[in-house]
Amino acid sequence: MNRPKVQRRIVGKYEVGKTIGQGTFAKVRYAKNTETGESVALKILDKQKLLKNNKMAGQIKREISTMKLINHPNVVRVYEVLASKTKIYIVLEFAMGGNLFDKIPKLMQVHDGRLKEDGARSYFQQLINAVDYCHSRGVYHRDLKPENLLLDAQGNLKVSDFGLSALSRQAGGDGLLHTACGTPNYAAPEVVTDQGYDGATADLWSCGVILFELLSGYLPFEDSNLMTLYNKITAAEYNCPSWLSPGAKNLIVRILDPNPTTRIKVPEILEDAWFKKDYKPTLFEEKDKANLADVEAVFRDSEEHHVTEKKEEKPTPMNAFDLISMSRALDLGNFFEEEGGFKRETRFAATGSANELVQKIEAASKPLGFEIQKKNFKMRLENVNPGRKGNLEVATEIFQVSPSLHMVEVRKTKGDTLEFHKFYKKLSTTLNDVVWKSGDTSDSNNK
Ligand code: 3AM
Repeated sequence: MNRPKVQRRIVGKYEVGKTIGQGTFAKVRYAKNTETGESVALKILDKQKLLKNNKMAGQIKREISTMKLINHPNVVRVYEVLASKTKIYIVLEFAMGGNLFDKIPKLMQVHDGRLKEDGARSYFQQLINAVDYCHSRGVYHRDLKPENLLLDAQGNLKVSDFGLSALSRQAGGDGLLHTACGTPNYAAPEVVTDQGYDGATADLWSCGVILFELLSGYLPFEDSNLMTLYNKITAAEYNCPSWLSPGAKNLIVRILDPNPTTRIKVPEILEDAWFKKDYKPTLFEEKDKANLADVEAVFRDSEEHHVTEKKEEKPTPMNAFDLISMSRALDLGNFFEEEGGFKRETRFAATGSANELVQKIEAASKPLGFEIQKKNFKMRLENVNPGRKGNLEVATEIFQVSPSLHMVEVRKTKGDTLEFHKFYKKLSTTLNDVVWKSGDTSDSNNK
């Protein structure tokens, strides 16, 4: 196959892989600890931006230090913090189950004509546990939203970015709460009106919005006009779907109380009848010590502690046989994960020339509003119409297996997974006639 050498990027003891996503203030990349083989997520920040504001840097340092001490099963672990000359790397537990919100279609499945609320309740119980625990340690999230709600391989909820909200406020530059997509759908009334607010009650409001969305499949407060959206939030003006159980509705009403002083608190949530069903409090061991020398060194900007960053050439790790077997396993039908979630990348084998495939991808993407950049057989597709989480960006790459058989990789690099999924469905319809399906016996597939 015509794949030249690929580069290995190394940061300290981590081998850095693909970009998982672009958050509000940082790029997130997959990485592997070369000593233990463990997968991690690297949050990569611009050092200059992070350290330029002393007050912010002090708060971020305190919160990262606290997060290093937190060992809660529903909170993404912070393993360590590294700095190079220009960057700061936060090494995080890798949540390999993707984003909770990609599970909404599954949660919304109706059984015997009734919506099952148990799935949503179980995630909500884990969310409340995580939030309550961090609050008890003096760390507030202040920016709870779907992209921070991840799942591990077992499907347990993992809340990410606890204690890092100061970073997004800094990225916003205005001192106000700043969200990735610029739409504060999850923010409490006292936050959007910038009244000065209590982190704990504001976080609970966001949990209420999340619960509403998990149960109904749509946001309680949404409007393309920011002022109208603010008005809806401050008036707590929303419509519950008729199918919600009275218990769920009642809890949502108590959480989405625009007055932070009368809004329900965690102890009352724990006593709520709807919440309590099948509730098992999370069991875990507390860590009483963590080595904070790395955090100290990063925030002192100590040069002697700078981690080395290097690039190494390495031969391609895959051969044609690997590719074909991967393609069999990852054909179009398998784009959907069994649990009803959606993957952020997929590959499939396709017949025809690489140029033909590029043209087909282009033909499928252009009418959907994508701007296309091409380089050799790599393409970057950017949708200029912002979606729920900003612009959708997709990278595709075509690898040659034989002159008439190729592997096409389609990967979301930015934006909402559900939107990516919609795009992928359209793309797969256009490409259907060239997709190589296992069991095909045409000549070109056997070459
Ligand atoms: O854009 P999406 O939602 O697909 O889920 C996070 C988000 O992906 C992912 O990086 C993107 C930008 O925040 N992410 C963040 N931390 C992660 C972690 N610890 C993570 N994915 C896995 N493990």
